[in-house]
Amino acid sequence: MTVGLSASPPTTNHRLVEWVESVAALCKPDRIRWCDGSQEEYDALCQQMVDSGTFIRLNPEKRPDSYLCRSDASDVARVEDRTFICSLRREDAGPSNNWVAPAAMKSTLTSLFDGSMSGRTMYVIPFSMGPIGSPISQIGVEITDSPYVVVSMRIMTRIGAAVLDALGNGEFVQAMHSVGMPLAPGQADVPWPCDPVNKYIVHFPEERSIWSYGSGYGGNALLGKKCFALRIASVMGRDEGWMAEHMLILGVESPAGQKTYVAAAFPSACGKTNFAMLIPPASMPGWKVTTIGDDIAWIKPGTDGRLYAINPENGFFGVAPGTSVQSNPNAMASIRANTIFTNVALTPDGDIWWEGMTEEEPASLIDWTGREWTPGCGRKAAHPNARFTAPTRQCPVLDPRWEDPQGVPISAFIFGGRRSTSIPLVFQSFSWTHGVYLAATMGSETTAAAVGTVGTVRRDPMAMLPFCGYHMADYFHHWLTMGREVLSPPRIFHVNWFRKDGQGEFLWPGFGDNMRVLAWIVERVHGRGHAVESPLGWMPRHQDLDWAGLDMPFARFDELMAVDRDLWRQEVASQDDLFFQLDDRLPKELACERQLLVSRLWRSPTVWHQAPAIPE
Ligand code: TSX
Ligand code: MN
Repeated sequence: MTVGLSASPPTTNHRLVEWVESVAALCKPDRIRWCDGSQEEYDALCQQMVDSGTFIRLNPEKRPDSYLCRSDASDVARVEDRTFICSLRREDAGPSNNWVAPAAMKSTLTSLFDGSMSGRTMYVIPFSMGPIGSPISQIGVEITDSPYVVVSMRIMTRIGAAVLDALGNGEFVQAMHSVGMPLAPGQADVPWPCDPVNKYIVHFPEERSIWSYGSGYGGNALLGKKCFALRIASVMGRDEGWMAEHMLILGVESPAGQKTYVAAAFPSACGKTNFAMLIPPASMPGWKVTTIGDDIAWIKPGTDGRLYAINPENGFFGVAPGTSVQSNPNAMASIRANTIFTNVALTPDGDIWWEGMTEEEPASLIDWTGREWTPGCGRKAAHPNARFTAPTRQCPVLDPRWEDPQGVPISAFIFGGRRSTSIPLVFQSFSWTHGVYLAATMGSETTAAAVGTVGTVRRDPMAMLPFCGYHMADYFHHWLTMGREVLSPPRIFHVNWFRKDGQGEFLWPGFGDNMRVLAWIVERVHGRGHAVESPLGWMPRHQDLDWAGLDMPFARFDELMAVDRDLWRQEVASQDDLFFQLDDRLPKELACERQLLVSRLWRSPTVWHQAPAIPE
């Protein structure tokens, strides 16, 4: 519905109406449009972007109802150095977040937003994070001048009239966004408007609001995702006794038909979406994995003393490069239609391509910048952070309870990183507190895709370092509290799919074979799987894992599970860099766990080995 600035909006929520009017008065758009969330509205906006050159319609025979979009070369990823947590007190943002006093930031932003939408349409998008009406869901409203954001939000969240109905006169998170490129009368638009210089991704946690300026890309602009569902929601969860986590959620069905739900957190470049959609090996008949979400979990205590999780999202915003029929057939099926591709390459027959999609490179392409591309031309065809935006419902292994408003009971939390040495394939914490320590100290080796030296460990507690809306030490405290307050907290595990041997080869085949680890985890939470006590935690022996269809000699497994005291001396020292930063607020339990770990390492042989199943 297109209405003039003074026409009546489709809601009687006074706070919403007044806020929309005040944003319009500041940003001075030519038009206001309240999004109803209909298919017609989506189709019309996509067609409008095809006509304006922002979208390219893909070949309907190859990729029905799908589009390619190319961003500006200056606007291709989240901008962490331009991301701010503007809490009233600096200490509440903590040392891992950028902070500016709220009043000063509001003044800066007000100048930037003043007139920022002139010549454009201002869209009002009511959205629900989580199934509409679920007691774990939350409502937000995003105001944006980007039609790309509107259509992306329709895939990634639930939007429109049904959300306004559910909102009634209730509270919502205010999320305002402008690409920061007003149009003077008669000025032609560009395919990807943005402000190449000034970008601000700003959170006001106390007033639960988000202001985003200058970028149209991903987490900078689709404000329901990282900004709301993680940064603002983590603060809501701290205040209200629940958790907003950077976790996938999956269901495991055992051959006996028992269903178990687990949630897992990994830093980037660990294959989180692949794990969320894992296909068990054919040699493990009866084991099934079903997907609930691949990125974010909202978790609340239930009346039965367990933790219940929902996926607050409605779509996948996945990294395209590396996704293939080999690495993740379920993701490939999820993007077969109704998908928006950003910064991938275009094939001559109107389909898409990216590095790692096929073993052989196509003979010619149009790359993500719109230029001719041939193999060996020295450039990447797709941007390394190219994305697909696809509806969750298109995933072929979707869990039947993925939209259950009550959520699903979580039996295990799994944490992991990409580590070529030191960290065994899998171990279970001795306790909740020990598990929180494992999660708080997790880290990942930087890959070529990320900035920094390859091979250095970057600490990323709970994979939340860029996404926690408050002081990281207070967040650890909240985790410890949650474990004390629920009767049956999930068991906590640490995994590492990426350990290498002396020749630099991966010791573990990964991918579908991760089912062997997942099966052990599931057996453990039900009190069945066997384990031995190692300095790091409870570990499976060789004979405790299902090896059907995989040749894993005892000696190789021993290499995968060994604990080397000298390497762990360095590991504990390197964990301290982060702890030192947080020291003045760090829960004492974590320092105690560190000390217990050190003493266990000294009580073990120099290198802790497993005993072989059959003495040789
Ligand atoms: O996603 C991955 N997972 C999780 C899958 C459920 N990847 C892809 C890299 C991250 C984006 C992995 N890469 C995994 C993994 O478990 N493991 C590895 C390492 C690896 C890479 C290639 C092989 C084996 C291991 N190839 C062969 O052995 C032939
Ligand atoms: Mn993520």
